[in-house]
Amino acid sequence: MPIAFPYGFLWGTATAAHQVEGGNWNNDWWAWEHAPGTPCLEPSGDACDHFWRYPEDLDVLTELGFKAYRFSIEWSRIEPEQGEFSNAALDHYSRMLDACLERDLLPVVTFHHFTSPRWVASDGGWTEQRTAEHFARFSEHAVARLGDRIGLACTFNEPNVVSLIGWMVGAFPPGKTRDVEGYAKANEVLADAHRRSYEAIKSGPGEFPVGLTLSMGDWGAEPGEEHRIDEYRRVHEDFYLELARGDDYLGVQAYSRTRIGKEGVIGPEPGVEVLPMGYEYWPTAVEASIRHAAEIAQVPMYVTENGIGTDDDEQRTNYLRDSLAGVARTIDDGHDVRGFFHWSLLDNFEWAFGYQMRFGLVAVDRATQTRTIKPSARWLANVVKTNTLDV
Ligand code: GCO
Repeated sequence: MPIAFPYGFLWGTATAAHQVEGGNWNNDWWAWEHAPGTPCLEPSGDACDHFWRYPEDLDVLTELGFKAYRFSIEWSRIEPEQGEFSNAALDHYSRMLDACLERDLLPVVTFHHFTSPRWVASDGGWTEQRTAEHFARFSEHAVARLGDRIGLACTFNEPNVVSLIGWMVGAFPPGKTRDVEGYAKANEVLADAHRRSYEAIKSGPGEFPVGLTLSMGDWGAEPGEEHRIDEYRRVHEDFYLELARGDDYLGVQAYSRTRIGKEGVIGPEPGVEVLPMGYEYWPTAVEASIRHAAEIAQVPMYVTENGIGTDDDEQRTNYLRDSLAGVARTIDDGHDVRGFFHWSLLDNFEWAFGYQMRFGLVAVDRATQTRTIKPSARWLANVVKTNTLDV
């Protein structure tokens, strides 16, 4: 049975500056990748050299028929030292916007995707109130130059991951583990930074929706522990979903399911397939997330990221088919979901996992930077072209 998506549904793919550009040596992540004792498997290095190769990468999007491209602008390039703004860096992103528009791709711009300039990190980072003010000033400068051509803006990508993995799990900078106080403070500062950035972007040129994207997922529990799901979801998701109520839209991002047991977060359920990322193969994650987000945020939604890190490209197609069927069900039930962005366009730098996790529709040869379009990309391109999913 073919399922039709609404007319004008926005089909895109997503990337993030640090994961694809290469040579982002002036941010906290580069420092983290090179610091002894971190869980990083390898440094980001040249990444996909997207900083220079974006025109050919955008050509691939055109060839596949996508309507939008989500990418992030790198704060450490635009403001390499506190209060010092680089016109050359802004020129670069300005050219990227033009290149999108020339190809009829709606530019979706993320202002913060996990990386902060080194000067921000050494000034205390996201547990310092002044970082929120610095981020607002950066947003103001960036939007003044770029706002007239932005199609949709995300202030933060997954602020809930920045805080959780940075202060509780220790796999992102600043590498703190179980720092409950730091975690709470980071959430507070990130929320404030979002509000200030939202205002700054709104006061600049251009008329486009502004919001944030959130890391969400499906939730499960061991028998008898179901009541504890709310406890976890409240801090990790609901806090930001409430914040998003004042925004123009919410970006929902989901990949898998989190399970709660007596001891807290527990691993995959025996019998459920486990992906290289260590979490469950769970294609209904997006559907569950949209339904939960809708209850609390009550704003229009875009799926700003969904995909799978796998070397089995047929599995990618199967995952996407099931995932998109779930998105279609939510739309059928009346939820206001306006688009879907595949994570990711390219196989890229998957943070602490390095280049071992491949989420791309397009493979990248690490030695030659040669791009190869995967069969799953052709499959998704057909969904985009027909605006219809064949299940
Ligand atoms: C995120 C980030 C991406 C990741 C992707 C795959 O959602 O964590 O936005 O940078 O690469 O999610 O794990």
